[in-house]
Amino acid sequence: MRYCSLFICIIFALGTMNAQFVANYDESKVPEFDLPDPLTTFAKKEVQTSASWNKLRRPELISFFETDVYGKVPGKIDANSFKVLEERNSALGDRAKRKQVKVTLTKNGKTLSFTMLLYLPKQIALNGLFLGYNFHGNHTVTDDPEIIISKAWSLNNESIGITNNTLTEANRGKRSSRWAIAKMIEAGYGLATIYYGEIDPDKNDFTDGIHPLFYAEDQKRPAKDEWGSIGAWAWALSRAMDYLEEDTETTQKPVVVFGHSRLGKAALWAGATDTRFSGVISNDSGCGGAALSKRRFGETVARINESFPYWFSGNFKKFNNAEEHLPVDQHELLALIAPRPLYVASAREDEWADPRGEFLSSYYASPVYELFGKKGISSNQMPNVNSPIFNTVSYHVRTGKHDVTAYDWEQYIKWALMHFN
Ligand code: GTR
Repeated sequence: MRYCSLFICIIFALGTMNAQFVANYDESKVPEFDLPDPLTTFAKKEVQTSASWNKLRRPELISFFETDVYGKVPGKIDANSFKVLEERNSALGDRAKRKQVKVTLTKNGKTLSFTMLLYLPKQIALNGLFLGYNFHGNHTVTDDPEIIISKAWSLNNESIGITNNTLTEANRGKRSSRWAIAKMIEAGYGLATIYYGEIDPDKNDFTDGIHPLFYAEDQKRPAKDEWGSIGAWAWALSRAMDYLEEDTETTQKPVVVFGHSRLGKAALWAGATDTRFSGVISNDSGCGGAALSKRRFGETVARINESFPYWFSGNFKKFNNAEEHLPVDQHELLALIAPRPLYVASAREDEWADPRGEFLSSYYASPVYELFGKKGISSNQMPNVNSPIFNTVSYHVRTGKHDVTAYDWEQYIKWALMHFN
């Protein structure tokens, strides 16, 4: 009898846990909160110069985001190697050159490889590159028949023909609407893209992907202050950058790291930690990305940690339903990108990602840009839809849903041409 009622209690508790979460979409119900000042250190010292930002504040913020949010990378790789798998001087109607490069990382005698697809302008000089992950394989970004299909595990997605967690010919070109490659090439920009599942499959499993390369004997998962999947995806963007620095065609060119949604979270963290990235674009990155956590609008810390327990460090769970105890917020992640150009974009109907929280985060990051003499977002009034603000910190909220659209890329390309040429 006792066991029976215990059982009923457990079932009831599990039931209420699932039923409990109701996202807040009502601005009047956003809690009062104190936003930490990016220009005051944890020891309450005021930061008045860019030099003391770099010396005192930036390192302590990086360290907090490392140990308590995304997790630390547990070491350095022992070796990397690059192999051009395929190269063609004429692609995309002779406007571009194509390259597919295999990057192999070695640690503790184990290896992991990923393939980067590159399109570079053929008829005009290369101004710079956009580097970003794709969700469903390099072969989905355009219908080019030569793009190699990844053998890595994929989330299923029936709308683009992915079943059995396997990428196939049926998915080729099915995400081309998210990649304005022709427009990039026309503007003198190249694209470097990687399937994120080759770094770490997007599932709650730490036996696959990059993590096991760093394990001590008998270790089964990262320690609490070590990287989850977002940390791994962000880190591998830097490993892709290692290649772009070496390739004679791309070396010395500005590389803008781009990401949508969960991959926008990874792009921001990569941009914050690796100053070799000249600029960063966050497209609808939401909770754990550009949006302020303390607003608890749409997706919350508890909710994201419950749905995706493997994305962040174990330590981040301390802040489930306790955002008020976070000594940082995401505007400080954005500030870590200063003084380099940053573009934060939202979509009007993407309330789950809290467009207003993404905008305010950009606004509250701006004093750090101003310390460097750069213009951030100077008003806390959100702009109208489809009315971008173009400063060193840029922002737009467009009409429509959670997605990457031609409109988004038009603005990113315009912004890149303003800042890097
Ligand atoms: C959602 C998640 C968001 C965002 C999104 C995506 O399910 O709650 O934080 O990352 O997925 O990546 O599309």
